[in-house]
Amino acid sequence: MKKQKLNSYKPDWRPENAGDEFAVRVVKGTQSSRSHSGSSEVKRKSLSIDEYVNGVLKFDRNILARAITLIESNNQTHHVTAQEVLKKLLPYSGKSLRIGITGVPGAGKSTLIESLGMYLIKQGHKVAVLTVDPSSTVTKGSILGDKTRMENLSKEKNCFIRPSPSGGALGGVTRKSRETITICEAAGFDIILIETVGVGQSEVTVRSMVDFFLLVLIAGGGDELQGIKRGIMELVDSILINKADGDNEKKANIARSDYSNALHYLQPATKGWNAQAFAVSALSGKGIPELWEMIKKFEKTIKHSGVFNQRRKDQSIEWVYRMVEDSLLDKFYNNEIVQKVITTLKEEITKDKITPTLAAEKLLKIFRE
Ligand SMILES: Nc1nc2c(ncn2[C@@H]2O[C@H](COP(=O)(O)OP(=O)(O)O)[C@@H](O)[C@H]2O)c(=O)[nH]1
Ligand SMILES: [Mg+2]
Repeated sequence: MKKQKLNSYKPDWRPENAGDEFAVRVVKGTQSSRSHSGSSEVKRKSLSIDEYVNGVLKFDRNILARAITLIESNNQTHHVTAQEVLKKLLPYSGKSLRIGITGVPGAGKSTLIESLGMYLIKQGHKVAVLTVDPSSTVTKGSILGDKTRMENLSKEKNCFIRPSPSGGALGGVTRKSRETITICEAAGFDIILIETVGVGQSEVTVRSMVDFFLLVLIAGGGDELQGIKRGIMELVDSILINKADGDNEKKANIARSDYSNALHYLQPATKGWNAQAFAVSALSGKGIPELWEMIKKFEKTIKHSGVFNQRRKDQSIEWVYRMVEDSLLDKFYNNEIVQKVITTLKEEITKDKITPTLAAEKLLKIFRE
């Protein structure tokens, strides 16, 4: 590995032969993800497709990390290999419970994941934690903060934490996150916890890849957010009022009953399941066993009714459409002639020389020819 800038280096879980299209760099002085892998100074041997597949199936964490890195690469050769690896792992995937966690920054999502994750690991589960930020174009440093919130969890052998991939070509963050879920499941993780990091679009994106979706709020978070919350509330299977501890406990319990009432009037996000609000303290762990009981009840109910399987099937099909759309949009906007014409058309539109409809028709015609 070439020596890079003084204060940062390319992580040792980067894909072999990765060039500049692999954007992640690790800042020195943090221990981050190096603890589970070998020396970064040794030039890595390329892995064959079968070595990736067998390594993942044998729960080799180092190979698992490299397989995910392969999926996240924007390099075309890596992409072809990654798809072969995924094809072979697909039959072993799907057997986890996928739980999405959303909420404004600071609500306590990472702290909750630490608490719930440790609780689950003590019960013998294997827990993979992913963060998803569809708005990210480069890898942000957020996982560093998250990892300190997940201090105990990140040391557990049966836990695997992976930050949000960066976007880039070939489908971007959604594809990468979904494929990472597949790989983690094939490795034997039976609980996947997904924290949304971005705001806005990320709730819808994460909802489309999970079975159970949880909204974390804090009491007295301000009613100005009500408009956003309503939209999100229609997507979730439960609301947690976090930080129900100390002076805050009473307020949290009042908020809990308010939100339970509000949920009562909304269309359920999952057919046959009535979402409820709970008060918990992610920090002290109070309410975590009850939260898990509720999630287990959810799983049992919707597996029994067939909603679970139907949703998984619908999500896979939606995934195909989404990728086709992404790919078409990508081709369209990267078309050189389209790009040139767009520039002139923009001017003509602002000067009322052409109608928006005619401009759109013109662009599509150019693209088709
Ligand atoms: N008192 C209290 N503080 C909490 C609780 N959960 C999280 N926090 C604190 O809230 C802050 C933000 O937490 P974090 O998990 O990073 O929130 P995130 O941005 O939603 O992931 C941190 O300082 C946490 O220690 C809780 O249950 N009680
Ligand atoms: Mg967080």
